[in-house]
Amino acid sequence: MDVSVDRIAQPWGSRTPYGRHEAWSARVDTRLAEGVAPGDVQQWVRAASILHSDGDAMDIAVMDGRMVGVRGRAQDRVNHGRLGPKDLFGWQANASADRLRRPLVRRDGRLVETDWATAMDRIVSRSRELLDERGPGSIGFYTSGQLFLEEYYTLAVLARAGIGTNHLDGNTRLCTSTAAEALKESFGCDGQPGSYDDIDHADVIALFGHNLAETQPVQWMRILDRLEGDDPPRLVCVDPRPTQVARRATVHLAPRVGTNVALLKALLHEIIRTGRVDHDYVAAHTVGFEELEARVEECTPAWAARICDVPAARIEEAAEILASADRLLSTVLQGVYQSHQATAAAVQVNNIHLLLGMLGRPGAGILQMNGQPTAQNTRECGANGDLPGFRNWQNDQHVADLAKVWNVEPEQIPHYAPPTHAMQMFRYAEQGSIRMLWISGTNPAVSLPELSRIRSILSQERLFTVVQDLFLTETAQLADVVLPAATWGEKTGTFTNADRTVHLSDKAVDPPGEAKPDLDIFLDYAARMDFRDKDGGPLVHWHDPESAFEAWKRCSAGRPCDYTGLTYGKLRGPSGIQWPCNEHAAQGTERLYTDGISWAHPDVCENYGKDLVTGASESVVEYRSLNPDGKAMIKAAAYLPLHEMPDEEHPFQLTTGRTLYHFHTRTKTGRAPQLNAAAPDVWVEVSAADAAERDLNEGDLVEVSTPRGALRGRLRVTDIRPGLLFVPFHYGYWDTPAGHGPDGKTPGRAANETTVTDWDPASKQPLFKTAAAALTLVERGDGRAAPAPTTTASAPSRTGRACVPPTEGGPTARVTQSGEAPWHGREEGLR
Ligand SMILES: Nc1nc2c(c(=O)[nH]1)N[C@H]1C(S)=C(S)[C@@H](COP(=O)(O)OP(=O)(O)OC[C@H]3O[C@@H](n4cnc5c(=O)[nH]c(N)nc54)[C@H](O)[C@@H]3O)O[C@H]1N2
Ligand SMILES: Nc1nc2c(c(=O)[nH]1)N[C@H]1C(S)=C(S)[C@@H](COP(=O)(O)OP(=O)(O)OC[C@H]3O[C@@H](n4cnc5c(=O)[nH]c(N)nc54)[C@H](O)[C@@H]3O)O[C@H]1N2
Ligand SMILES: [Mo]
Repeated sequence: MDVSVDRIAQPWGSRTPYGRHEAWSARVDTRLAEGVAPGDVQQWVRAASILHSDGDAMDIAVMDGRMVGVRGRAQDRVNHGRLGPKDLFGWQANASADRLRRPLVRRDGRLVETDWATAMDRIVSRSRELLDERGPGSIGFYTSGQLFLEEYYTLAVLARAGIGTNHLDGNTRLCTSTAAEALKESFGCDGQPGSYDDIDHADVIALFGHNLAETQPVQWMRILDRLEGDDPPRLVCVDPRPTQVARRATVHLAPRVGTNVALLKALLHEIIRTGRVDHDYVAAHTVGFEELEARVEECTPAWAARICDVPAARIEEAAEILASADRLLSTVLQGVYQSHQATAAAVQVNNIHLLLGMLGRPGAGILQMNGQPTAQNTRECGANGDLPGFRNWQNDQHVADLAKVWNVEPEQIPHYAPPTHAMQMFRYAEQGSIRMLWISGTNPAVSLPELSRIRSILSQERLFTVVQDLFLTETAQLADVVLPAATWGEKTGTFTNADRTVHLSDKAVDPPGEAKPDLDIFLDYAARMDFRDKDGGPLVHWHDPESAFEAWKRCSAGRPCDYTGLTYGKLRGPSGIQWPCNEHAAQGTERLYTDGISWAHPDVCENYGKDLVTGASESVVEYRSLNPDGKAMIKAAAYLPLHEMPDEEHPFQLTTGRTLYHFHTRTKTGRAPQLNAAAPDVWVEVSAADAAERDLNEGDLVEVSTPRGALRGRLRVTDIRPGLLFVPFHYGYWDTPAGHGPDGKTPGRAANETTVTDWDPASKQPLFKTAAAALTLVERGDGRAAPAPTTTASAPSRTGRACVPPTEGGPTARVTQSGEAPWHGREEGLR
C-alpha cells in the first residue's frame, strides 16, 4: 500500500510497529522531483546516504543524465527502505547553479578561474619548494568525514609515505575522535562493538548526549516502531534539551552541561552498590574493576545530583533501569564527545557494559557513534590521527608491516610522535611552521571553534591554502587555490557507517563542468609529485576507485577492519556488509566481542592508552603490566569541573549542535528548498523561566556573546534546561545578504564565533558544547516567530506556542511510503 506523507511535517513518517526479537518490516520511501512519474525513471543507481552516519541505503533515480529522485532500498540491513528528510531532499543540491565548475587561483588578491594544469602546477611547485626549503613538516592536510574510503586511503599514502608529513587529520577530529579514543581505551582498538540490529532485541536503550531522532532519523523510526509494538524497550535519555528522544524516555536526565562524568560515576556506583555486577564476565574479560570500584565508592546519586543539578532519585531510577536490563544497548554522541572530559565520560559508558557483561549478544551492545557518513573510513585509512588499518604508531612491528604494504622504508612513515591533530595543525599554521594546508571536504571557517581566529589563520599571506569543495564556501573564499570536486552521485566509492556496514555508492550522473572526483585529484597530485616506492615504482599504483579499493584491502588484511572478503561485485548485492569480512567471515560480522576481547593484546592493540586527564600516551611497558592478556580495560576517571563556568558577566551556559533539517554548514541542505524552508536562519533557544525573568519573548532578536565573539539570532522559548542556551551551528555566511557578517561592524550568526579553542586531553576533540555566555536583547520581535522548527528539540514551550506556526513542507515535501518493496524482483534495474 502506498501513502503520501509530508515528510517535513512528519519527519519520521508513519509507523510500522514490531515486537521485541521480531524483524523490522520494510517500508520504502520514495521522493521524485515535481512532474517526474515512477515510469519516467530510466535508471536506479545504487548509493547510500551521505548526510549522517546511518548509511541509509538508497537508489538514485536518473532521467536524461540528471538526478530526479531517491528511493530507499528495502533489502538493506540498515534502513529496510526508509529514508530521513535529508536523504529525501538533500540530493537536489548537487544540481545547484552555483556549483564550482572550474579551478580557481588567487591572482592580485582575487580568485579567478583557470584550468586544471595551472591550478595543479601551483600546488605542485609550492609543495616542492616547501619540501626543499622547510621539509615535510611544513605541509599539512585537513580532510573530511564525507569523502570515500578510496580517497582517504590514497590521501593517507601520499601524505604519510609520499610527502612524509605527520600532519594529516580529518574534521573527524571534531566529530568522532572520542568514539575512536574511547574504544581504544576500553578495548585496545577502534571498531564498533554493536549493531543497529541491537535495537530489535534490547529491552533498555540508553542514549547519552545523542539526539538520535534528529541526527539519525531512520534508526529513531526503528525505535519509534518498537515503542509502538509488543514488549517495547525502556529509554534512558541524558540530554539537557527536550529532544524527541527525551520526550519518549522512561527516564530523562537533563544535566548541567559538562558534568557527564559525575553522572556516569553515580550510575556506576549504583550498579555496584545494588549488587548487579556480572562478576564472571568481569573476571574473565576485564582488568581494572577494583580500581573503579574504589573510585566510585563516594560517588553517590546525592553527590552527582549536586554537580549535575538533577534529582538524586532520578539518577537512582535511571541506574535501576540500566542495571535491571536483560539486554542493554547504549549510544553515545556529541553531548559527551564535544566536552572537556569527553573520553573519560565515553569510557564510563563502556564501563557500564563491561560491569554488566552487556556485550556481544543481540541487544547487548555499545554504539560509540559516528556522526559523519564516512568518518569510520577516515579513521580506518589513517587519514586522521592514526596509522592505516588501526596500526599502532608506537609499535615498530606495525610500522614495519605498513612499510611492507607500501613498499617503503619504515623511516619514511613519520612515527616519531602521535600524528598531529587538527587543532594542533591550525596552531602550527598560526605559528608559521605549517606553510601549506590542503583542505578537502570540510569548511573550517564555519565549523571550527573561535572563528575570528580561524579566519585570521587562513587569510595569512605566508600560508598557502588549497580548498577542494563543491562550492565557494566561507573557507574557499580564503584559499589560494580552489579545486572543484565531484561528489556523491557523481563518483564511485565505498563507505562505512557507524555499525561497520560497508556500502558502495555508484556514479549516477556526470559532475558539473570540469569538477573531478577527489580520488582523481589526489591521484593527479601523486603522479605530478612523482612519489616512488623503494624500488622506484609508483608509490600510488592504482588508477580508479576499484583498484584503490583492492589496494586498501591488502592494507586492511589481518587487521580488525579487515575488508579482504569484500569486492565491488559483492557490495552490489542486496545489502551492505559489516566488516570484518574475510575468509573466516565471508558474510561479514554482525557484532564484535561475541567471544571475549579480540584486539587488546599488547602486540595487536592500536594504542597503549592515554592518561585521561593529561592525554599523555602510555608506553608499551605500562600497557603490558596493566593488560598482559589483552582484556577489556575498565578505566576510572576523576570528575573535573569545566574550565569555563558561568559568572556574573556571562551567566548562561551555551551549547551548540544540530537540527533535523540541516547538515553542518548547510552547503547541501541550505540548497534544498524543502529543508531550507523548515529552518531558514539561526535562532537561540532559552528556557521559559529565563525568558520570563528577563522579559524576553519568542521572536525577539538577541545577541549571545562570549569572551571570543558574538552572534545574533531570534529567540525561541523552549523547555530547555534553565540556565542553558542552545544555538544551531549550521549557519555561516554564504547565503546571508551582502554586508551581513563578521566584518567587525555587524555581528555574525555562526555559533562558532562564540566557542572556545580548547579540547579533550585524550581525544583532542574540541569543546563545542560548553561555553559561558551573556544574552542581551537587540530588538523586539513584536509577534514574529523564530525561524526554528516546531517538530524537534526546538519545539516552543507551552507559554510561547501561540504565535508559532507549525513546521510544514506543503505539496513539494510529499513522499511516497510503500508498505512492500514495490520493485521487488526487479533488481536488474540496478547497476
Ligand atoms: N540533522 C542532522 N543530522 C546529522 C548531522 C547534522 O548536521 N544534521 N551531522 C551528523 C554528524 S557529523 C554528527 S557528529 C552527528 C551528531 O549527532 P548528535 O550528537 O546527536 O547531535 P548534537 O546536536 O551535536 O548533540 C546532541 C545532543 O547533545 C546534547 N548535549 C549538549 N551538552 C551536553 C552535555 O553536557 N551532556 C549531555 N549528556 N548532552 C549534552 C545537546 O542538547 C544535543 O541534543 O549527527 C549526524 N547527523
Ligand atoms: N559549534 C559547533 N561546531 C561544530 C559542531 C557542533 O556541534 N557545534 N560539530 C562538529 C562536527 S561533529 C562536525 S562533523 C563538523 C562538520 O564541519 P564541516 O566538515 O566543516 O561541515 P560541512 O558543511 O559538512 O563541510 C563539508 C564540506 O565539504 C563539501 N563537500 C561535500 N561533499 C564533498 C565531496 O565529495 N568532495 C569534496 N571535496 N567536498 C565535499 C561541502 O560542500 C562542505 O563545504 O562541524 C563541527 N563543528
Ligand atoms: Mo560530526
